Amino acid sequence: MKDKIRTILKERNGFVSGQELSEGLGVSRTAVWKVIRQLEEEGYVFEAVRNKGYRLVTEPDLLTKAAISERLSTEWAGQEVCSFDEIDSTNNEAKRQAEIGAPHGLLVISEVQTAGRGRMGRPWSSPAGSGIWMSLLLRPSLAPIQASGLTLVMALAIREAIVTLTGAECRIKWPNDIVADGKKVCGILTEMSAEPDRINHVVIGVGINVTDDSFPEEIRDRAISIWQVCGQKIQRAELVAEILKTFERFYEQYLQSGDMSTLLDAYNAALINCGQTVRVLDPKGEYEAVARGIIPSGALIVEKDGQTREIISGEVSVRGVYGYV
Ligand code: BT5
Repeated sequence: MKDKIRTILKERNGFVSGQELSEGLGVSRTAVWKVIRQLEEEGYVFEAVRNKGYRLVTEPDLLTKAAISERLSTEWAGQEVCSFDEIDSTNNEAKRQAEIGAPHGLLVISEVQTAGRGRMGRPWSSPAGSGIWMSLLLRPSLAPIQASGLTLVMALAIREAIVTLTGAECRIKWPNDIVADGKKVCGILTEMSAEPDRINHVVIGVGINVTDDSFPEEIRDRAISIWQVCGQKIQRAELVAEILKTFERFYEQYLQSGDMSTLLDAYNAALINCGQTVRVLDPKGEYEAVARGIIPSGALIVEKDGQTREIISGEVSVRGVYGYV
């Protein structure tokens, strides 16, 4: 009954009388009132006016399965959701679920991660209430070598979703970050289980700072939230739904061509590194070069002393000459 009352009040977008609710649902007015009280305890705010009834004013910023599912307009991405108050890492959980047969498109999401990870085991700060920590399980019919391109597909989808919902000026830092004002709004961690010629599953983990107004000392100089960038406190479930919708569209394009060719122009237009001097952190020796954009394989082309080189993600990363971007 709680879900029904919430849905009616949300869809009406105006006053609904207690009588209409009680008659429509076949319950007493007191039962309706009790549900309204429960919803208020969960963070919903209603305006109650005598003779008019209840009007939903604001919804809490929840990341529950219900909050996501009711906003979702995808065919498969996020059609199954596992949501947690707390978990070690949503990537770990998605992998555990994959091992026991979870389907393509499963979304794992948690309010808090106690062992959130970046690449190469670096820690990922994942506090409660302010961010999106989620992982999408995929079972793509691609060769293992094509899996790393999915990080780029996800980066493009996240950047587009943030711009659609907020208009925030953010760009992609190749290969796995979304940045704004020279700092990191989002990081992506793609992990794969594969045999030599076949992918078992891919897990794309996404961490987005949404409403934070401060960060731990150790990442303060490089982390920023969407709210800090554009002054808007968006509903996290709405952003999740928008990302999944956009990802699904781009993913189908990626599968069809098997590479980034149909997404190339959009990706390069969103890339902050294009035309910038970057520092290539090659384990065989760091050097500076000018980034020119990606090619269909997803590799970044850099130019040094008139010669071009292909940088493959996973092998090396790039950094701005004067700082992180
Ligand atoms: C990444 O790694 O950027 C990938 C982050 C992926 C996190 C998601 S959250 C859901 C899923 N479950 C997981 O366990 N992980 C994924 P990398 O490029 O290695 O960047 C890591 C670095 O970013 C750290 O060393 C810090 O300097 C910085 N950092 C940590 N937490 C941050 C945050 N919340 N915002 C911005 N930067 C952060």
